[in-house]
Amino acid sequence: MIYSCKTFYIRVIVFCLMKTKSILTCFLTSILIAGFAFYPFVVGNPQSTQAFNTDVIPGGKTKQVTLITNETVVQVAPDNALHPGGVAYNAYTFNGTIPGPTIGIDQGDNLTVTLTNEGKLIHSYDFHAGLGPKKALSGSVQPGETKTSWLQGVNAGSWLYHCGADGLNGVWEHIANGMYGTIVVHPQNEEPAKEFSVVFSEIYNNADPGVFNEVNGTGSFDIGKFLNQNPDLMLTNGMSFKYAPSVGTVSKLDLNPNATVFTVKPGELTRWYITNPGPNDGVAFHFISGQLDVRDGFNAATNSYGVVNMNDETWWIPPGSSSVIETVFPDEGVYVAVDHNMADVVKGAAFAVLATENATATDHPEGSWVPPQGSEFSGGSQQAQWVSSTESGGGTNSTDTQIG
Ligand SMILES: [Cu+2]
Repeated sequence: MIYSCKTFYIRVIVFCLMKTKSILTCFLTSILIAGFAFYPFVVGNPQSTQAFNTDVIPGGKTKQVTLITNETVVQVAPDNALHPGGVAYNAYTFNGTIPGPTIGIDQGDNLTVTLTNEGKLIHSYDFHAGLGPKKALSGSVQPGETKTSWLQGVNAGSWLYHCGADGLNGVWEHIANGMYGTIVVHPQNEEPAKEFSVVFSEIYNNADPGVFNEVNGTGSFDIGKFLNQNPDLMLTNGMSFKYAPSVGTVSKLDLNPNATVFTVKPGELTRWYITNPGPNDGVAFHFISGQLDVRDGFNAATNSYGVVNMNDETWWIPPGSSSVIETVFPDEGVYVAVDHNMADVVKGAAFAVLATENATATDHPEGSWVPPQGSEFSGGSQQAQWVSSTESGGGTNSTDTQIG
C-alpha cells in the first residue's frame, strides 16, 4: 500500500512536470496531494467539535486561554525612510494581533485552550509545549466553530505555538501571515528575573516593491518571495523596528518615531524568551555590547531551565523554536539586540535595550510581558491587571484568566 501510494505520487509529479514544465505548479500540486494523503493521520475527523479529554492531572493549577482566529489587516512596518507611509498587511491572527498572546504557566499546570474561529478560513493550533496529538493539536476548526482542548506543561521552557491551518494544508501561509505566539512553562526552581518575550518573524508581501519605495495598498502573502526565502520584512512582536527608534550617531536614520525601548537596571538578571516561528529562516540572536547565558531545554534533575551553553556571543534559533536566554547588562547605556544576519537587520530585526537606574519592575513595552511564575494570569491582555496588582502590592492573583 505504501509502495503504491509512493509510486502514484511520483507518477503525478512526473506527469505534472511533463505537462506544465512549471516547477512551482508541480510543487503546489504535490503539496496538495501530500496533504490529502496525510490528512487523516494529522487531524482525525475534521468535522468533530467534541472537546478533548479535560481530566486534570493532579498537582498543578488549571489556567484557561481563549484564542480567537480571524483574518485582519495589521500594520507591520512604521512610516520611515525604508518604508514611506508604513506597511499594512492582510494578516491572519490569534486575538487580532501579531503575534498572538504570550501565555505563561508553571511546570505541571494544565492549560485549557478554547479556539473560536471568527474568520472565513479554517484555522487550528499546534502547541509545541504539548505532548501527544490530542494535546498539541486542535485539529481543523471550521469558520464559526469553537473547539476546546487542554495540555499540560510537562517540560519547562519557552515554546512556539502556531496555526496548523487545515491539517497542514497551507500551514506555511498561515504562519507567514502571523498566526503564532509563545507559551512559557516556568520551571519550579526558576531564579527571579525581569522577563521579556520577543517573537522574530518574516513577512512576504506581494505589494511591497522593496526598501525606500512606497507600498501600494494592503498586500497579501507572496508565494514566490516565500519559496525564494526572500522576506520583505522582519518583525519583532509584529512590527519591524517596533522597539528601535533610530540608528546612527553622526548620520542618523529614523526607524520608528513611536518606538518604545526595553529598560532594565544595570546588574539585574534579565530573561528573554526569544521565539522564531520563521517560517523559513533562523535567527542569529545577539546583544551588541552584551553576552548570553543560553538556557535552552529543561534540566529535570534540578527542575530548572537546562543550560545548553554559557557566555556565548550569538545563539542560533532555528525556525519553529523558542530559546530562553539570560543576561546581565553590567553598565548603564544602550544595548541593541539583533538578528546578526545583517539583511534581516535592515528588514527590521533589531530592538533597543536601555540599562538605567530608572527602570522599574513593571515597565515592559507593549507585547513583551510574560505572565510570571506562580501567578494566576494566563497572558496577553492581562498586563494592565498585573501592573495594577503588582504596584499596589496586592500580589498577582486574578479571577479573570481569559485572554480576549
Ligand atoms: Cu490559520
